[in-house]
Amino acid sequence: MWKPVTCSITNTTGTRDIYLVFTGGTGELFELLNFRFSQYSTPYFYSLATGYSSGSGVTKKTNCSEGGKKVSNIDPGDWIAFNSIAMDNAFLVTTRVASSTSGNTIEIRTDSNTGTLIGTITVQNTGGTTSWVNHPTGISATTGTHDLYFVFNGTGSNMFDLNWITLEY
Ligand SMILES: [Ca+2]
Repeated sequence: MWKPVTCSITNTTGTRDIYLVFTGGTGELFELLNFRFSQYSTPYFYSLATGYSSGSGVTKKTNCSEGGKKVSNIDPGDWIAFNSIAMDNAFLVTTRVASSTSGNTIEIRTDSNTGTLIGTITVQNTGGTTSWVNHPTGISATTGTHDLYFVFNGTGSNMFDLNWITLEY
């Protein structure tokens, strides 16, 4: 299961070559998807999709092929919401999706399932419901704390599954 990890760094000036040195054991320690700097002390909000505060029409399942849990039974009009999310400086939302079809969407809205639309993710065909791909989208600048809704739209039933979501600041 992919998950963000963070650390603070010592104030450093100028242009440098940055080395990521992997330690802690023998053999394959872990895998690394990407790497970035943030000026904020809390650069991520991360949750399993199943950690939603409220939801409609979806099912939590424990048989995620990446380990952990997933949100399944996602049909057009279903949604999940995460309450009281700090939105200041949030610029990117990523969802970890598995899908055997393409073109269905995840609308990101504030405060209700019909609230202000701040971003839309178009889901790719990832190769099936055990093949997981990160789906990011930039979001409109939003200030303050909001309940964040992920509203699922498209055609058919069981459109895709969701493993986790992140916001980046
Ligand atoms: Ca459903």
